[in-house]
Amino acid sequence: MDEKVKIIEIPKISDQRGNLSFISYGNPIPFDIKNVFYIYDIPGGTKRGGHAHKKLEQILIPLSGSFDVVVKDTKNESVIHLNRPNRGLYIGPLIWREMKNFSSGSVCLVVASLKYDEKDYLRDFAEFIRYIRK
Ligand code: T46
Repeated sequence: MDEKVKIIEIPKISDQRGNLSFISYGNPIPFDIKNVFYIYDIPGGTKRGGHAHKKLEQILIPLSGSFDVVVKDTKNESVIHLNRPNRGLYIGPLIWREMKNFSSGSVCLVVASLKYDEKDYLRDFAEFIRYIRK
């Protein structure tokens, strides 16, 4: 999973007025951004995700609050806690992900390499495993 799941440090400009972070192509985003969306007003106890993408790459950024991301492939599973707006999680293609333990008021920004296309999703875990193995 090494290159397909990694923490991305997002530049942070700090002064007495606060912090400014930016996500530009090349620094730190390793792909052309084709879609940006955000998840918010998340009820306590919610789980989101529960799918993999065939081709899409993305970076999840906890703009506010915190949550856990469970990532899996056929061999490995790990849980990454995201809680800093200048630290995102890159997830490449063919990685199963689930998001859970959202803190109250959390907001997750996602930048993605492709426009939304339901055909890129593998939403059934058994299908995901079959797709990887074929
Ligand atoms: C992902 C995780 C981290 C759209 O209409 N346009 C969009 O750009 C997106 C991303 C979704 N949708 C629709 C598709 C569904 O009818 O919004 C609805 C909810 O999407 P979904 O159930 O896939 O939401 P999450 O939070 O489980 O997953 C989302 C992304 O879809 C997915 O790419 O990796 O965030």
